[in-house]
Amino acid sequence: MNKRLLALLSVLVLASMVLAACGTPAATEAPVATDAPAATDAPATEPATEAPVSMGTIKIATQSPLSGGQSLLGVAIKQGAELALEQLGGDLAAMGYDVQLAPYDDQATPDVGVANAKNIVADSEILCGVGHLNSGVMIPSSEEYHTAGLAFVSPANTNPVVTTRGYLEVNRVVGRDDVQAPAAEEYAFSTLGAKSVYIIHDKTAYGQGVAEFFRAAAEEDGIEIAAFEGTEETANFDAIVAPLVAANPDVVFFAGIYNQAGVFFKQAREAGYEGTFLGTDGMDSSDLADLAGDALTTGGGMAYTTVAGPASAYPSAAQFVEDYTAKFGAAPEAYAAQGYDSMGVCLAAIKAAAEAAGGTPTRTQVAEAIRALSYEGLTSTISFDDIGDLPVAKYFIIKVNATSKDTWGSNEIIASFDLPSPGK
Ligand code: ABU
Repeated sequence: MNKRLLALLSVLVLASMVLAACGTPAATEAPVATDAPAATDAPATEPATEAPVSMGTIKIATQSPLSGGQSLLGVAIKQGAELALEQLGGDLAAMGYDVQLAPYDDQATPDVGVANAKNIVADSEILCGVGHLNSGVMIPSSEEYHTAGLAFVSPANTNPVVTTRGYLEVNRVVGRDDVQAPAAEEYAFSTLGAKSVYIIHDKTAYGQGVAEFFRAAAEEDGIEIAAFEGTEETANFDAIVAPLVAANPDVVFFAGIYNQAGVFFKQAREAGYEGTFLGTDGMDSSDLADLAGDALTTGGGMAYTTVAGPASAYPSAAQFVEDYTAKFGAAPEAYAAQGYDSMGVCLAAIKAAAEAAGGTPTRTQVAEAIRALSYEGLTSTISFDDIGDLPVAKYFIIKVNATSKDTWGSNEIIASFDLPSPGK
């Protein structure tokens, strides 16, 4: 791996090991504004003594998988955004705006995401968006957002290409795979002492990208690559498990999402594989434990890196955890807090842009306002660099202790570190 990063990681990982467990393009520029008085004349924060003059409707979209095998995380993103709108939408309401959530189900499928994106940009009342879960859906969908000038804030996408295209409209509140995959490799090499690794990916932009970053770092450290293969199989992994057991690598690195990995881990353990399972943030879901059971804690166990971490890891998120659990009847999954923060960024930017414009802002004014923000979120103080990345992002290494959905909270943060964005 990059030696500068390696040195930094080594120091930071060592230091942190002591952490406790724990429409149309034209429409985009057309103001939605009404003939009502300028928003700057309306009280922004004080309770209104009479109803504010109506300024019309503003919608904020979400796009994430709300159905299918990855919906646990997709719904978490949508629900985090929904809670934020409920709790943080008061300033815009006081300015006279009826602010509405417009949720879309991308089904974790690029074609569906792009079709939804075309509908989203066609709705001129939508001024900002929160999404997606999958980089392979975000990358093509954001071509539509970019063309229409509509800003999106991603709570979860980690593939570098999401931001390295340099689009004004694309931002994320999490780190990147070209940092977290080398961090996973560093953990395999330095902490687990891995001499051999079997790399499997899901053939998506995310999974294949993560696998390639991991392989490059492993090769640099002299780890033997027993195999590097992609699969879209979701039910019967015999064709991979048999050669895996024969190769008996120290580590299996699975670059993909929990709903596929959980089934694979279970079958690999049942076939006799005794080494360590390792992954990145696509593993970060309590459904993984339901699917894999004690395959996660037997043999060499399982660990993963993540850019999200449990909401309980963020000191500012304690009230959020309480409110989210009370509202939705379950503790927040990964990316729920980031969904909340992404919505918070949209709301703050729309408010700032509306105040500057003296009325309903254009989409481009909102996109520009996002890049000018310093926003106090649950997960960090959020600002964006010139390509829409956090200048510094948080990364975690988590050891899995859970063997069921109910015990997912027993997983242990064994390291966390803040690292700068690699940039373009
Ligand atoms: N990073 C979260 C899930 C996967 C993705 O970015 O595609």
